[in-house]
Amino acid sequence: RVGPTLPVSSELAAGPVEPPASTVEGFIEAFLRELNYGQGVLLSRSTINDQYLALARTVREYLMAGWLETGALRREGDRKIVGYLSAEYLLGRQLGNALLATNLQDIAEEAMRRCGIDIAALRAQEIEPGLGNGGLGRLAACFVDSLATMDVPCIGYGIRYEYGIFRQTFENGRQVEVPDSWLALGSPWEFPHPERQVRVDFGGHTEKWTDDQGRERTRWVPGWNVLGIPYHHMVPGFRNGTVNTLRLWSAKATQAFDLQIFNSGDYATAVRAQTFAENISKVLYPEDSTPQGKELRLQQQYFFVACSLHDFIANTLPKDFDLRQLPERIIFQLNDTHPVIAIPELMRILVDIKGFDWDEAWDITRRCFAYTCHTLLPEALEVWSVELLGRLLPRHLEIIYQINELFLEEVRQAFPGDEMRARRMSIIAEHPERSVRMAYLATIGSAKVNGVAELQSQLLRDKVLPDFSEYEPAKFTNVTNGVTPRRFIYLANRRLSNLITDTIGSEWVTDLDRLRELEPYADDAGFRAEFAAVKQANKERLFRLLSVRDGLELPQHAMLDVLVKRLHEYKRQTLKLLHIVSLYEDVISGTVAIDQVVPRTFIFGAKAAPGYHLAKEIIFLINSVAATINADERVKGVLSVAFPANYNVTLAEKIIPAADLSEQISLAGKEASGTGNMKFALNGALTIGTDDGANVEIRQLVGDDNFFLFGMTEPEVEALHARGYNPAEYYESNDKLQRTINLIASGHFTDGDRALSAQVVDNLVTQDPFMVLADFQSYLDAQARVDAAYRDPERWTRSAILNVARSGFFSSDRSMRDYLDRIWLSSPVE
Ligand code: GL9
Repeated sequence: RVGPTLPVSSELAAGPVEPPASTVEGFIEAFLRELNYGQGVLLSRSTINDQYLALARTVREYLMAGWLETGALRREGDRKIVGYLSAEYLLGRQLGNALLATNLQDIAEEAMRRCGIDIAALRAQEIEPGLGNGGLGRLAACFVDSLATMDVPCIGYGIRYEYGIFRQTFENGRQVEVPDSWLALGSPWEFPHPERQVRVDFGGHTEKWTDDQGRERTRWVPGWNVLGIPYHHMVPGFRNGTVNTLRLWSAKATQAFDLQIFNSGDYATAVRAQTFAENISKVLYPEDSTPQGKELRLQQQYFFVACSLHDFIANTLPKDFDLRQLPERIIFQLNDTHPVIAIPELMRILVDIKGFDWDEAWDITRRCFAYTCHTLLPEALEVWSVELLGRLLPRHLEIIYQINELFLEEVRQAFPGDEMRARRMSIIAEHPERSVRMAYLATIGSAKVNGVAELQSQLLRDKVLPDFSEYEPAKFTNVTNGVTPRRFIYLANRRLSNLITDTIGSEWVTDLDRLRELEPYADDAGFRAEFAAVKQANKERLFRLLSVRDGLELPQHAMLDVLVKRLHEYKRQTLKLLHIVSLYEDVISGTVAIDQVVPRTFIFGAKAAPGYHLAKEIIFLINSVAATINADERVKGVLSVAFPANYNVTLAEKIIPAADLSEQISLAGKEASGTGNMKFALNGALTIGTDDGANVEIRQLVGDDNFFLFGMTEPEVEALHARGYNPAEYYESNDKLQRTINLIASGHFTDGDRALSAQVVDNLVTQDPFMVLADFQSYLDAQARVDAAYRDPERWTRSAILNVARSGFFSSDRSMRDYLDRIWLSSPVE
C-alpha cells in the first residue's frame, strides 16, 4: 500500500489527502504541473535539470500524505521514538529509492518516455548527498531506511553540510580534492523550515544564583550564538505508507551583517560574523577513523545536538509533557562519540532550565541515551581538551566534572582502596593534556553500549572499555551491522532481484531470511546458468559505465576482483597491491607462463583523508602500478587494474553487483565490522578475508567452503606484537615477497624514479604497523585457492549462490530488530 489511509489528525486537511493517481496518465499530469507551475517552464523549453527537479517533486507528491500522517502519528501517539543522532548520513541518490518505495518505477519510466524524456538521463542528473565519510555514515542511512520500512517512529538528526565528502579527482595519479557542491543545482528532496529556527549558544561563563525555594542554581551566560535552521528529508518505508523524517540542521548567523559597517564600505568586516556562524555547517570533516581535534568540529557536534534536543522537547512532545516520562517517549541513539555532548546538554536542560534535582535529572538522562562504538583503533576515540571544551561550553564542562565526580565516588565505593581503577575510569584524562574522554562519558551516561559485530563487541568489553564492562556487564551488548536490501539488492541489482523474485517470490525484500529458499537452487544447473548470466550482464554494465566515465577499457571475461573502501593502512590496500605486483612479476620474470594465469581485473575505489599523507602516497602507487600493468603487452587482457576516481554510493551500486571476489583484508582486530563485505556477499561475490569484523559472521553463515580465509587471528596478532614484530624478517625470508617489493622499489612502476615509491616501501619494510608482510604468504596461498575455485565455473557459481542464500542475516532490518529487542525495548506496531 502506498499513500494515505484516513488522516489521524484534525490538523490535516479535511477529507483524505490524495496523491496523484498511480497511473501513467496521473503521473504525466503531476509531472507537467510540477514542470509548469513548480519549475516555471514549458516541456519544450525545459533543461534536463528542470525535468529532474520536476520528476523528483512529482515522486514527492506521492509520498506527501504518508509523510504528514506518519508525522502526526509520531507526535500524537504514545510510542517510544528513536532519535538517531548522527553527524553523518551517506544517503546516496534519492530518486531511484523514492520510485522504488512508491512502486512507481515502471509508471515513471513510461510517463517520461511519453514525454520524450530518457529517465536514465534524469537519474544521472542527481548529485548524491555525500554527507558522510564511509561505513559509519552509510550505516546511518541504512538504519533509517529499515526503521521506516518496519514502521518504527524515528527522527534522524544530523547536519546539513553545504559541502559533503570531497569529490576525488586524480592528477598524474595523485588525489586532488574538489569541493562537493551537491546543492549547486538545488536539491528537490529537502524542505527548509527557517521559521523553526533554534538558537544555539556558545562561550561565555556561568553564574550561581539562588531560586525562590532557596536552592543554589547555575546559569550559563553565553558569549555568542548562532541559529539552526532545520531541513527536512523524507525517509520512505518500502511500500508501507510510512514516511519518517530526517532533520538536518544548517547554521545561520543571528545577525546577517552590520549595516553601519557595510555602509562605511568595509564589506569583509561587515559580514564576518555571518561567515563565522555559517562555517559551522559549511563542510563535512573528511576524516576517517581519526579524531579531529578541531574547534569547528566540536562546534558542529554541539550545534546539531543542541538543535535536536531542543526540537524534540519543544516541538515533538506535547506542551504539557511531564519530562519524568522522557525515557518512555524517546531513546537517543548516539552514533559513535560525535553526538555525546548531548548527555551534558540534556542534564543542562533538566537541571538549569527545568529545575530538576541533579539525581532525578541524571536518572532520566541515563535512560534516554544508548551509545554505539564503531571502532577498535585507540587513536580513533575522541577526546576534547578541557581548555577547548571549557572555552566553548563552560557549563557543559562543569556538568561533565560533576558527572565524573559522582561516578568515581560510586566506583570507589564498589572497589575500596583501588584508586588506580578510579583513575583509569575517570572521564578526565590527565595526559598528555587534561582532556575529556568522550567514549567514557558516553558509556557512563547511557543505558546500553554496543559494538557493531560480535568480535568487536567482545574486544570492546575486553580491551577498549574493560573496567566499565567489569563494573556494569549488563550494559554491554552487540548488534551486528546490516545493510538495506532495498538499495543494495533491489535497486542496485535489478537483474538479480528479478531472478530471486521469479524463483522464490518477492517477500525477501522485507524479510531477507527468505533468501534461504534459494539454497536448493545452487544445485540446479539451469538456475546457475541464469545466475552467472546476471553476473556477466552486471559486469558489462559496469564496463560500459567505466568506459564513458573514466575512459577505461576492460576485458569482458576476467574475474572481477574488487577492493573498495576508504583508504587506510589498517584496511591494507598495500597487501592487495603486493598480490597484484607478485602476479605481474611472475609473468614478466618468466616464472609463470601467461596462459597459466587466471585472468583478473582488479578494481580499487578509495578516498584518502586529505591530511593523511601516507594514504595519498598509496593512492599514487596504486595508480602507478595500474598505468604500468595496463600498458604492458605481456599481460594484456590477463591482468588489468582499474582505479576509478571518486568512489561513492552511486558508484558502489554499480561495482558491487558486478564483483566476483570481495576483498576484506584488514588486519584482524582492526575493522570493527565492515558493511561492504555484507553488500558483496548479498550480491553473489565470494569473499577473501581475514578473521575480522563481520567477516567472522559471514564465514560462519556461508560456510568455510564458500569463503577464502587467510591471515593471523586477533590473538595471533597480539602475540606477535608482544614478541616484537619485525617486518624485515618476513622480507628477508620470503623470496617471492622480496622480488615483489624489489620490483616496486626499483622504480619499475614510477618511470624509474625510486623516490616515488620509497615512502610506502620503507614503511612496509621497516614499520609495517598493520603487519602486511606477516600476512603476505597466507594471502597469496588463499589467492591460489581462489584461482583454483574460479577455474571451475560451476563450483564458483554454486558458492556465489550460497553466499546470497545464506546472507539474509545481514539485512539492516535484522539489525533494527536487534536494537529494538536489546536496546530500545520497544517493538514495531503490528
Ligand atoms: C566504522 C568502522 O570502521 C566500520 O568497520 C564499521 O562497519 C562502520 C559502521 O559501524 O563504522 N567506524 C568508523 O569510524 N568508520 C567506519 O566505517 N569510518 C568511516 O565511516 C569513514
